[in-house]
Amino acid sequence: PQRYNPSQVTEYWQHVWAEEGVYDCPDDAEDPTYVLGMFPYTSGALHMGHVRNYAITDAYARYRRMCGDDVLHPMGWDAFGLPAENAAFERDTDPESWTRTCIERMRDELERMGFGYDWSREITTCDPEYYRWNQWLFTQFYEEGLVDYEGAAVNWCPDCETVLADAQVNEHEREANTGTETVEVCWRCETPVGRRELDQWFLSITDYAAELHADLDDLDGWPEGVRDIQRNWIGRQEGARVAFEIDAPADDALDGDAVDVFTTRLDTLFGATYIALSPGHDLADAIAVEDEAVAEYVDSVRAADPGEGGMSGVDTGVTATHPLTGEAIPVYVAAYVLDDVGTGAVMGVPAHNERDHAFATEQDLPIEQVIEPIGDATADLPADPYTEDGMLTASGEYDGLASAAAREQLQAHDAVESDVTYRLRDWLISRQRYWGTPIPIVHCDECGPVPVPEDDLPVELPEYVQTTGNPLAENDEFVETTCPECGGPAERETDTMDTFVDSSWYFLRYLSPDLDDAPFDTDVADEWLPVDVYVGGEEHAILHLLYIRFFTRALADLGLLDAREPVEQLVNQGTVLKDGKKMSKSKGNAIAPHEYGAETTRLFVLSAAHPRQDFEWTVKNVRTAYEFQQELYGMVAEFSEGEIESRTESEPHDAYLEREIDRTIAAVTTEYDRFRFHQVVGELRRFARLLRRYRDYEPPYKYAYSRALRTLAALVAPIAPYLGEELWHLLGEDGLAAGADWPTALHDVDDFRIERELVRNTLDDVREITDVVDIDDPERIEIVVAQDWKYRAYGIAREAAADTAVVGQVMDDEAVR
Ligand code: ANZ
Ligand code: ZN
Repeated sequence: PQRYNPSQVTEYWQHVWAEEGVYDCPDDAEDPTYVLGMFPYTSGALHMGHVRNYAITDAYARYRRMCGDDVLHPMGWDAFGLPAENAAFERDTDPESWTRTCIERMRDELERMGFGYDWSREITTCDPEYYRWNQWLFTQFYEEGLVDYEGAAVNWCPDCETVLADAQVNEHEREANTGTETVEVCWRCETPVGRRELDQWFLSITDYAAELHADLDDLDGWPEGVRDIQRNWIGRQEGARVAFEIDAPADDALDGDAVDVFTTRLDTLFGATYIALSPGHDLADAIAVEDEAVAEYVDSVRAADPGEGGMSGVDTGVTATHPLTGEAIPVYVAAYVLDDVGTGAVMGVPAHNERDHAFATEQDLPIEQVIEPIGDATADLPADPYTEDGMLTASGEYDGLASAAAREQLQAHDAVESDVTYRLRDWLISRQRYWGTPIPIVHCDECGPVPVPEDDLPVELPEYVQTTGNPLAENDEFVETTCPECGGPAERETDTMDTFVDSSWYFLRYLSPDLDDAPFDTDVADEWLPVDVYVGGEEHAILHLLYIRFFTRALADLGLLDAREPVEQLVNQGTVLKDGKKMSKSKGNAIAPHEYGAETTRLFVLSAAHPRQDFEWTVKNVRTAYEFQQELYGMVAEFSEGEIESRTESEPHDAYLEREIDRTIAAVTTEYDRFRFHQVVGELRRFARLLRRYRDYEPPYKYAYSRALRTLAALVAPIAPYLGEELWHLLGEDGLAAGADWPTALHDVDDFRIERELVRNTLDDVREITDVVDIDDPERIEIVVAQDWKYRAYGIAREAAADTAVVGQVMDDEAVR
């Protein structure tokens, strides 16, 4: 029989697909299914991680299209950023040329992989037509009060010469003579990170902390793991604010002021022996005006790296009144109290908090135990703090209460107000690098920072000149300008935006990529959003995936959007491994996407494992994928060339085969719906084995057999589109497999669902399980079996239930009777 030569047919089908516009999503489509892969960074070449990511979206998009949906499956380029600048530097070119070269190559690679995109919607973030909308959105956020300009100590990578966001700083263990210590390093180059104080631009993501946190509960389409990571990152802390009144002579300006502290341990209130203010606290400033020692201390801490101040502090001489005991306790300024956490002030409880204990020891402050251990716990005070909950002591009328109860009762006190804080910090978007969106601000001595008016956008990047620092800052022609407000001489902001700004709304630009009077069309967005399925790596759990949720809400509040949540269903694909390690160029174990042929590779990648699971690249399994293509091709070719003997009775009846076709359709459809492409392949293999029996032993009825092959061609088309087209063609079908209707069962396929305790060995007894449905509780499993296995499955469930003393619950009672 003929052999299938995928590499010979790819160009032809790509051409035909493009010609027919198979993948174009019409502008007037009604709520198309929006299938999106995280757009690639233009790093130079496609790697296996991309292939896996985009094979998943492509298979799903093709499947939905065949089901009759309008599908939006776009592609674009995340083109700004430091790596391009570095690559250009190494190659003695400029970031723009380098990036454009990468894009050409990567687009070609994507096309050869057979991924079907609507290229008419292609976007590139380094195009002025794109980044002008970054700038416009920045000015809108600015008007809305969502932008801050603040001097801040920032993470600074001395090697990249740039500021890093908190999330771009990693912790590394390293050996030191005192044992291992943790160092903070740059996420990209692993250079230890230092600090600098710079005026920086921030987006106020913290305004949305509460909503971003709360709404995670309803994001059912997102993996629980990602939601947990976001919850932790946002870091919601329930606690209380306590007001301590300042004691000062009646003629002092401070008299009558109160300082609010934030605590998560209100139960320890009676153990507060001092108050500590952050060096940036307003009260610390006020005291510094009068008190030189305090002023000096505040200045020294602000100049140093955060964390460097250790347990240093200064007694301000001012005291505060404890709201319950009425005692006067000293007020300190201390480096360990952070400016932007809680209220920037703490009540020091040395007996029950590590840092307060260290501070009190250093500063010789009293340590007063107010919590007694209960149960097996013991305390070793005053040597060590006891930090667990327990029972209150030395706390007046609250003595004998458990910590939790005390926290609740103390809330009732006038000086106490329940409060929630978040660990999330505002998003620092300033970068001192060239290859990014210029922040559209003009600094005027008279008017301060002034946003660039809409008509003057975009602020275009000037031509690239190689320098050691920030090329924008060293470009006088760029910097020198006039103030949009007063017309006086002024200077342009030279920071560019974090590239995560670009990717925070790109999914909206695909809807109307050529629109030139708005970033996106609100009416279209209201109809097409949210993204139905978003696929990408889990490493984006906190940066990108939090930023798109923030942007969507901010845009909604600007009246540009109805949706507040950008993505309905999120799929995180696992890693491709080779020799047990993540496949990557830097590890020297990378395989190029086309090394084994585009379609074989994508078929293998999809058939190797569930999308979220890691899997190992093995040549043997690649071969299996290749042979599977050959097998299907051979089978169809033999038939179409009349090499298979078939019965010619006009009567189509082959009840058995007909039913097998229907069952295969039902099973495969379910697997596609759940992104279980590996199971699709499994089902198709089983089906092909069955068909081979006909070929080898028993002439089939022609009608049923040709329906079987047509079904096979259609079912395989989403995961192996070139093969799908070839088979379709061999079978003499008009049109394209990519545009064909999804096969439908002729008879009802009655699935039978049963949920019971997991008893793995008995599962093996029910061979015809068409599905094993993962459910959250790992102790339980839901299986779906074909109709004729239901009694047996039910019997097993009952036995298992008896064995495990848990009653198996039959979900479809109707089916059992
Ligand atoms: C009194 C207290 C007693 C606290 C106690 C803890 C234990 P964690 O510890 O991560 O749960 N805090 C509040 N604002 C702060 C700031 N600006 N800088 C540094 N620390 C600050 O975070 C909550 C605790 O962090 C708060 O509860 C407060 O110390 C401290 F036995 O208040 B606690
Ligand atoms: Zn001005």
